[in-house]
Amino acid sequence: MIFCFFITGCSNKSAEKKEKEITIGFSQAGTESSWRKAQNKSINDELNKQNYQVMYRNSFSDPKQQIQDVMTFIAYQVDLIVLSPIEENGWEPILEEAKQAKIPVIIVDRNITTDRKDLYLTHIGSSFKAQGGRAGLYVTNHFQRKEQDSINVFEIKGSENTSPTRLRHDGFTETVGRDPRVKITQSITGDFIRLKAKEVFSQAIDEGKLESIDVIYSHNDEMTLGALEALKEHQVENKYVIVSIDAQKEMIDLLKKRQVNCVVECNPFMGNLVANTVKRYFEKATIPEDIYVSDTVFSDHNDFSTIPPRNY
Ligand code: GYE
Repeated sequence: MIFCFFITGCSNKSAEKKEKEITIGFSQAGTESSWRKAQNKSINDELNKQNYQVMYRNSFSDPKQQIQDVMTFIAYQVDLIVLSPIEENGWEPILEEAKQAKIPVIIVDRNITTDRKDLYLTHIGSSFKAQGGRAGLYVTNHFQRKEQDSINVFEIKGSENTSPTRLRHDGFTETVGRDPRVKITQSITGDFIRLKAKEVFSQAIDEGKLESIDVIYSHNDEMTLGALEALKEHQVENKYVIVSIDAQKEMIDLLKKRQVNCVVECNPFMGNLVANTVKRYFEKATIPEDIYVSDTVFSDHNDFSTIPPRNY
Protein backbone atom coordinates (compact mmCIF):
# COMPACT_ATOMS: atom_id res chain seq x y z
CA MET A 1 0.00 0.00 0.00
CA ILE A 2 2.81 2.40 0.96
CA PHE A 3 4.56 1.63 -2.34
CA CYS A 4 1.37 2.39 -4.34
CA PHE A 5 0.82 5.61 -2.35
CA PHE A 6 4.40 6.64 -3.05
CA ILE A 7 3.95 6.10 -6.82
CA THR A 8 0.59 7.88 -6.72
CA GLY A 9 2.11 10.67 -4.70
CA CYS A 10 4.92 11.05 -7.27
CA SER A 11 2.57 11.05 -10.28
CA ASN A 12 0.33 13.69 -8.58
CA LYS A 13 3.39 15.82 -7.74
CA SER A 14 4.72 15.67 -11.32
CA ALA A 15 1.20 16.44 -12.61
CA GLU A 16 1.11 19.60 -10.44
CA LYS A 17 3.86 21.72 -12.02
CA LYS A 18 5.55 24.27 -9.81
CA GLU A 19 5.22 27.93 -10.88
CA LYS A 20 8.75 28.06 -12.29
CA GLU A 21 7.96 25.10 -14.59
CA ILE A 22 4.78 26.72 -15.94
CA THR A 23 5.15 28.47 -19.28
CA ILE A 24 2.77 31.28 -20.18
CA GLY A 25 2.50 32.41 -23.80
CA PHE A 26 1.75 36.16 -23.77
CA SER A 27 0.60 37.54 -27.13
CA GLN A 28 0.67 41.35 -27.17
CA ALA A 29 -1.07 43.56 -29.76
CA GLY A 30 1.55 46.23 -30.32
CA THR A 31 3.37 49.27 -28.91
CA GLU A 32 1.14 51.98 -30.41
CA SER A 33 0.68 54.13 -27.29
CA SER A 34 2.10 54.94 -23.85
CA TRP A 35 -1.03 53.23 -22.57
CA ARG A 36 -0.09 50.01 -24.37
CA LYS A 37 3.47 50.11 -23.08
CA ALA A 38 2.19 50.49 -19.48
CA GLN A 39 -0.32 47.64 -19.94
CA ASN A 40 2.43 45.48 -21.42
CA LYS A 41 4.87 46.12 -18.55
CA SER A 42 2.16 45.57 -15.95
CA ILE A 43 1.29 42.11 -17.28
CA ASN A 44 4.89 40.98 -17.86
CA ASP A 45 6.02 42.22 -14.42
CA GLU A 46 3.19 40.49 -12.54
CA LEU A 47 3.59 37.18 -14.42
CA ASN A 48 7.33 37.22 -13.74
CA LYS A 49 6.65 37.95 -10.05
CA GLN A 50 4.75 34.65 -9.96
CA ASN A 51 7.91 32.93 -11.27
CA TYR A 52 6.20 31.72 -14.46
CA GLN A 53 8.29 31.23 -17.59
CA VAL A 54 6.87 33.88 -19.96
CA MET A 55 7.13 33.37 -23.72
CA TYR A 56 6.38 36.89 -25.05
CA ARG A 57 5.44 37.80 -28.61
CA ASN A 58 4.54 41.30 -29.83
CA SER A 59 2.71 41.37 -33.17
CA PHE A 60 3.27 45.14 -33.63
CA SER A 61 -0.35 45.80 -34.68
CA ASP A 62 -0.28 43.08 -37.39
CA PRO A 63 -3.37 40.83 -36.91
CA LYS A 64 -1.97 38.06 -39.17
CA GLN A 65 1.28 38.04 -37.18
CA GLN A 66 -0.68 37.75 -33.96
CA ILE A 67 -2.38 34.58 -35.21
CA GLN A 68 1.10 33.21 -36.03
CA ASP A 69 2.26 34.10 -32.52
CA VAL A 70 -0.57 32.09 -30.97
CA MET A 71 0.22 29.19 -33.34
CA THR A 72 3.80 29.27 -32.02
CA PHE A 73 2.55 29.01 -28.42
CA ILE A 74 0.44 25.97 -29.37
CA ALA A 75 3.41 24.35 -31.12
CA TYR A 76 5.55 24.93 -28.02
CA GLN A 77 2.71 23.46 -25.92
CA VAL A 78 2.72 26.33 -23.41
CA ASP A 79 0.62 25.75 -20.29
CA LEU A 80 -1.64 28.80 -20.77
CA ILE A 81 -2.04 31.67 -23.26
CA VAL A 82 -2.63 35.31 -22.29
CA LEU A 83 -3.97 37.05 -25.42
CA SER A 84 -4.24 40.85 -25.80
CA PRO A 85 -5.96 40.87 -29.22
CA ILE A 86 -5.63 43.60 -31.85
CA GLU A 87 -8.88 42.81 -33.65
CA GLU A 88 -12.11 41.36 -32.30
CA ASN A 89 -13.12 39.03 -35.17
CA GLY A 90 -11.57 35.90 -36.70
CA TRP A 91 -10.28 34.23 -33.52
CA GLU A 92 -12.37 31.03 -33.42
CA PRO A 93 -10.19 28.76 -35.65
CA ILE A 94 -6.94 29.32 -33.75
CA LEU A 95 -8.66 29.26 -30.34
CA GLU A 96 -10.27 25.96 -31.36
CA GLU A 97 -6.75 24.66 -32.04
CA ALA A 98 -5.65 25.83 -28.57
CA LYS A 99 -8.66 24.04 -27.07
CA GLN A 100 -7.81 20.82 -28.92
CA ALA A 101 -4.26 21.15 -27.55
CA LYS A 102 -5.78 21.56 -24.06
CA ILE A 103 -4.21 25.03 -23.65
CA PRO A 104 -6.46 27.49 -21.75
CA VAL A 105 -6.67 31.10 -23.00
CA ILE A 106 -7.25 34.33 -21.06
CA ILE A 107 -8.31 37.36 -23.15
CA VAL A 108 -7.05 40.71 -21.80
CA ASP A 109 -7.82 44.36 -22.68
CA ARG A 110 -9.69 44.33 -26.00
CA ASN A 111 -12.32 41.62 -26.33
CA ILE A 112 -13.09 39.15 -29.11
CA THR A 113 -16.47 38.62 -30.74
CA THR A 114 -17.60 35.00 -30.44
CA ASP A 115 -20.51 33.01 -29.02
CA ARG A 116 -18.02 30.25 -28.17
CA LYS A 117 -17.43 31.04 -24.50
CA ASP A 118 -15.81 27.57 -24.27
CA LEU A 119 -12.81 28.87 -26.24
CA TYR A 120 -11.43 31.00 -23.41
CA LEU A 121 -11.42 31.11 -19.62
CA THR A 122 -12.34 34.78 -19.10
CA HIS A 123 -11.91 38.36 -20.36
CA ILE A 124 -10.05 40.91 -18.22
CA GLY A 125 -10.38 44.55 -19.26
CA SER A 126 -12.22 47.87 -19.07
CA SER A 127 -15.80 48.52 -20.12
CA PHE A 128 -15.14 50.47 -23.31
CA LYS A 129 -18.87 51.19 -23.65
CA ALA A 130 -18.88 52.82 -20.21
CA GLN A 131 -15.87 54.90 -21.28
CA GLY A 132 -17.77 56.14 -24.34
CA GLY A 133 -20.74 56.85 -22.09
CA ARG A 134 -18.63 58.96 -19.71
CA ALA A 135 -17.31 60.95 -22.67
CA GLY A 136 -20.86 61.51 -23.91
CA LEU A 137 -22.09 62.51 -20.46
CA TYR A 138 -19.44 65.21 -20.24
CA VAL A 139 -20.62 66.65 -23.59
CA THR A 140 -24.34 66.65 -22.73
CA ASN A 141 -23.66 68.18 -19.30
CA HIS A 142 -21.38 70.82 -20.84
CA PHE A 143 -24.05 72.03 -23.28
CA GLN A 144 -27.06 71.43 -21.04
CA ARG A 145 -27.62 75.10 -20.24
CA LYS A 146 -26.23 76.54 -23.45
CA GLU A 147 -28.66 78.11 -25.89
CA GLN A 148 -27.43 76.38 -29.05
CA ASP A 149 -29.59 74.77 -31.74
CA SER A 150 -27.01 72.18 -32.78
CA ILE A 151 -23.88 70.65 -31.26
CA ASN A 152 -21.64 69.10 -33.92
CA VAL A 153 -19.08 66.45 -32.98
CA PHE A 154 -15.91 65.50 -34.87
CA GLU A 155 -15.10 61.89 -33.90
CA ILE A 156 -11.56 60.53 -34.20
CA LYS A 157 -12.00 56.75 -34.13
CA GLY A 158 -9.52 54.02 -33.28
CA SER A 159 -8.77 51.03 -35.52
CA GLU A 160 -11.76 49.40 -37.20
CA ASN A 161 -12.65 45.81 -36.19
CA THR A 162 -11.56 46.44 -32.60
CA SER A 163 -13.82 46.33 -29.53
CA PRO A 164 -12.68 49.71 -28.03
CA THR A 165 -13.50 51.54 -31.27
CA ARG A 166 -16.91 49.91 -31.64
CA LEU A 167 -17.91 50.25 -27.99
CA ARG A 168 -16.48 53.74 -27.38
CA HIS A 169 -18.52 54.87 -30.37
CA ASP A 170 -21.67 53.06 -29.20
CA GLY A 171 -21.39 54.26 -25.60
CA PHE A 172 -20.89 57.85 -26.74
CA THR A 173 -23.73 57.89 -29.29
CA GLU A 174 -26.19 56.21 -26.90
CA THR A 175 -25.45 58.80 -24.20
CA VAL A 176 -25.48 61.93 -26.38
CA GLY A 177 -28.66 60.63 -28.02
CA ARG A 178 -30.52 62.04 -25.00
CA ASP A 179 -29.86 65.54 -26.41
CA PRO A 180 -31.18 65.69 -30.00
CA ARG A 181 -28.94 68.70 -30.70
CA VAL A 182 -25.78 66.55 -30.42
CA LYS A 183 -24.75 64.84 -33.66
CA ILE A 184 -21.50 63.29 -34.93
CA THR A 185 -21.11 65.20 -38.20
CA GLN A 186 -17.51 64.26 -39.05
CA SER A 187 -15.58 61.02 -38.40
CA ILE A 188 -12.07 59.89 -39.25
CA THR A 189 -9.95 56.88 -38.24
CA GLY A 190 -6.53 57.41 -36.70
CA ASP A 191 -5.81 53.74 -35.80
CA PHE A 192 -4.99 54.78 -32.18
CA ILE A 193 -1.74 56.28 -33.54
CA ARG A 194 -0.61 59.90 -33.02
CA LEU A 195 1.07 60.40 -36.43
CA LYS A 196 -1.78 58.77 -38.38
CA ALA A 197 -4.35 60.91 -36.55
CA LYS A 198 -2.28 64.05 -37.20
CA GLU A 199 -2.12 63.28 -40.94
CA VAL A 200 -5.82 62.47 -41.32
CA PHE A 201 -6.93 65.37 -39.11
CA SER A 202 -4.68 67.78 -41.07
CA GLN A 203 -6.39 66.63 -44.26
CA ALA A 204 -9.78 67.26 -42.64
CA ILE A 205 -8.71 70.81 -41.73
CA ASP A 206 -7.55 71.43 -45.31
CA GLU A 207 -10.91 70.15 -46.58
CA GLY A 208 -12.82 72.57 -44.32
CA LYS A 209 -14.34 69.75 -42.25
CA LEU A 210 -13.85 71.65 -38.97
CA GLU A 211 -16.41 74.26 -40.03
CA SER A 212 -19.24 74.44 -37.44
CA ILE A 213 -17.60 71.78 -35.24
CA ASP A 214 -18.15 72.28 -31.49
CA VAL A 215 -16.69 69.10 -30.00
CA ILE A 216 -13.73 66.82 -30.79
CA TYR A 217 -14.23 63.30 -29.37
CA SER A 218 -11.15 61.09 -29.69
CA HIS A 219 -10.93 57.38 -28.85
CA ASN A 220 -7.45 57.68 -27.37
CA ASP A 221 -4.94 60.28 -26.15
CA GLU A 222 -2.32 59.56 -28.81
CA MET A 223 -4.79 60.53 -31.54
CA THR A 224 -5.92 63.59 -29.57
CA LEU A 225 -2.28 64.71 -29.31
CA GLY A 226 -1.91 64.21 -33.08
CA ALA A 227 -5.01 66.34 -33.73
CA LEU A 228 -3.75 69.10 -31.41
CA GLU A 229 -0.42 69.13 -33.28
CA ALA A 230 -2.36 69.50 -36.54
CA LEU A 231 -4.41 72.42 -35.16
CA LYS A 232 -1.20 74.13 -34.05
CA GLU A 233 0.59 73.61 -37.39
CA HIS A 234 -2.46 74.92 -39.30
CA GLN A 235 -2.71 77.86 -36.84
CA VAL A 236 -6.30 76.94 -36.07
CA GLU A 237 -7.44 78.26 -32.69
CA ASN A 238 -8.30 75.46 -30.25
CA LYS A 239 -11.83 76.68 -29.43
CA TYR A 240 -13.29 73.17 -29.23
CA VAL A 241 -14.64 71.10 -26.38
CA ILE A 242 -12.16 68.21 -26.45
CA VAL A 243 -12.82 64.80 -24.88
CA SER A 244 -10.19 62.05 -24.91
CA ILE A 245 -9.77 58.51 -23.52
CA ASP A 246 -6.84 56.79 -21.76
CA ALA A 247 -5.63 59.49 -19.27
CA GLN A 248 -1.94 59.34 -20.16
CA LYS A 249 0.20 61.87 -18.26
CA GLU A 250 0.68 64.03 -21.37
CA MET A 251 -3.10 64.39 -21.67
CA ILE A 252 -3.68 65.09 -17.99
CA ASP A 253 -1.03 67.82 -18.21
CA LEU A 254 -3.03 69.41 -21.07
CA LEU A 255 -6.22 69.10 -19.00
CA LYS A 256 -4.50 71.01 -16.18
CA LYS A 257 -3.55 73.70 -18.75
CA ARG A 258 -7.25 73.69 -19.83
CA GLN A 259 -6.30 72.82 -23.42
CA VAL A 260 -8.70 69.86 -23.27
CA ASN A 261 -11.91 69.49 -21.23
CA CYS A 262 -12.41 65.85 -20.27
CA VAL A 263 -10.10 62.82 -20.05
CA VAL A 264 -11.73 59.42 -19.49
CA GLU A 265 -9.42 56.94 -17.80
CA CYS A 266 -8.65 53.54 -19.32
CA ASN A 267 -6.65 51.83 -16.57
CA PRO A 268 -3.68 49.93 -18.11
CA PHE A 269 -2.50 48.38 -14.82
CA MET A 270 -4.24 45.01 -15.19
CA GLY A 271 -1.17 42.81 -14.54
CA ASN A 272 -2.15 41.85 -10.98
CA LEU A 273 -5.64 40.79 -12.16
CA VAL A 274 -4.05 38.71 -14.95
CA ALA A 275 -1.44 37.02 -12.73
CA ASN A 276 -4.02 36.33 -10.01
CA THR A 277 -6.40 34.79 -12.55
CA VAL A 278 -3.60 32.56 -13.92
CA LYS A 279 -2.77 31.49 -10.35
CA ARG A 280 -6.43 30.72 -9.62
CA TYR A 281 -6.62 28.61 -12.78
CA PHE A 282 -3.69 26.41 -11.75
CA GLU A 283 -5.14 26.17 -8.25
CA LYS A 284 -8.39 24.96 -9.87
CA ALA A 285 -10.30 27.86 -8.27
CA THR A 286 -13.39 29.33 -9.93
CA ILE A 287 -12.85 32.14 -12.46
CA PRO A 288 -15.60 34.65 -13.35
CA GLU A 289 -16.62 34.97 -17.03
CA ASP A 290 -15.68 38.67 -17.12
CA ILE A 291 -13.26 40.58 -14.87
CA TYR A 292 -13.56 44.35 -15.14
CA VAL A 293 -10.70 46.80 -14.62
CA SER A 294 -11.91 49.89 -12.72
CA ASP A 295 -11.70 53.26 -14.50
CA THR A 296 -12.68 56.81 -13.64
CA VAL A 297 -12.96 60.18 -15.45
CA PHE A 298 -11.19 63.54 -15.07
CA SER A 299 -12.45 66.90 -16.35
CA ASP A 300 -12.19 70.65 -15.96
CA HIS A 301 -14.69 70.28 -13.09
CA ASN A 302 -12.02 68.41 -11.07
CA ASP A 303 -9.75 69.75 -8.37
CA PHE A 304 -6.63 68.91 -10.42
CA SER A 305 -4.56 68.36 -7.28
CA THR A 306 -6.66 65.25 -6.60
CA ILE A 307 -5.72 63.56 -9.90
CA PRO A 308 -3.36 60.66 -9.05
CA PRO A 309 0.05 60.50 -10.79
CA ARG A 310 -0.40 58.70 -14.10
CA ASN A 311 2.81 56.64 -14.49
CA TYR A 312 2.10 56.20 -18.22
O1 GYE B 1 -7.17 52.99 -25.48
C1 GYE B 1 -5.21 52.70 -26.85
C2 GYE B 1 -4.54 51.44 -27.40
O2 GYE B 1 -7.04 48.55 -26.34
C3 GYE B 1 -8.01 49.96 -24.66
O3 GYE B 1 -5.56 50.46 -27.42
C4 GYE B 1 -6.83 49.71 -25.57
C5 GYE B 1 -6.60 50.85 -26.50
C6 GYE B 1 -6.12 52.14 -25.82
O4 GYE B 1 -4.04 51.65 -28.65
O5 GYE B 1 -4.28 53.64 -26.38
